Amino acid sequence: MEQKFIFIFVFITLFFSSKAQQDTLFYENFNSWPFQEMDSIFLTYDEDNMADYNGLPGNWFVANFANSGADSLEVVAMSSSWLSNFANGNRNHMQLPGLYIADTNAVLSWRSAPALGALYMDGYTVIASTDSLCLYYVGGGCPYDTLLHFAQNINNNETQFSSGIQHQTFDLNVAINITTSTQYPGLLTPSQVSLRDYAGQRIFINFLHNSDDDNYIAIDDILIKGTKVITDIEEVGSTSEETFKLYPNPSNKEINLDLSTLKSSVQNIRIYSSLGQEVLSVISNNYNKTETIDISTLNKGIYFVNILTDNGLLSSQFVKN
Ligand SMILES: [Ca+2]
Ligand SMILES: [Ca+2]
Ligand SMILES: [Ca+2]
Repeated sequence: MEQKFIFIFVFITLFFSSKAQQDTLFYENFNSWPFQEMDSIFLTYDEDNMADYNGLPGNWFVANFANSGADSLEVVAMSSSWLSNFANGNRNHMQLPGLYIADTNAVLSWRSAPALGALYMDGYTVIASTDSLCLYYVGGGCPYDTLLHFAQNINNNETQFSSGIQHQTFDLNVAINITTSTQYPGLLTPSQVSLRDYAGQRIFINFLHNSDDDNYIAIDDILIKGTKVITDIEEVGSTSEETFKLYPNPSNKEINLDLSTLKSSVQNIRIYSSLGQEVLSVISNNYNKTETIDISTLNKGIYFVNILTDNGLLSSQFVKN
């Protein structure tokens, strides 16, 4: 009798775990980040390069949401659209590292909130591209898809919004008056989109804050679930025969290539930009067990390291931040 009970218990456990087989491909809640820094795994780009009205950073930064609502203490990624002289044209990009989407199961989810609304409610756009540098020329011919677009308030009128999804969740216990109408603090609200269209591709997801003369937006708990593929290794280059390690990644000064596990000799090491241009090379007759390469002169971005050995070409990639 006792054995039977145990058998049933094991069966139920296996059943539920097989239903929840999705791997976490990416997760960031920003909670342990130093405030006002955004130089980690994300690639950020301040396209407008205009000054903020309240002296906030012109680009994405990390801080407490601090909008007086119930989510004020959450540590989030934030971006301001309230620019000096009430200028329009705010465009701040926050791009995730490249992710290989193995199959049609992958789903991106996150939480977001405008600082307040309805008047001066911030909107934003979530973009996916197969081009790692797309954030530098969105609107200038780069191929990308809009995954989701949130409406912004327009015309200084609390009833008028641009196209897109209108953020609906506000803390109605806290009334704020920036002008004559009453606003309420936004509450972090979940969204999710399927990434099924990108099965078999490496994609770059970009949170583009493109609101004009509003306040600020918060993004938190960015999560990508899907099927992890062992061959999609960000930091370890390998063929069936050979493997090497690359660290630290991301880096802004130098990278180390641990070649000690290679069985065959290295012929050359070349670093390419994501546009395919060779930017650095190390050609030697005698490579160290660990080759340190100075990358301080490279622009921010994603780079590929190719190591040609007698056994074939090994490739890996890193982010210069
Ligand atoms: Ca958080
Ligand atoms: Ca900006
Ligand atoms: Ca606006």
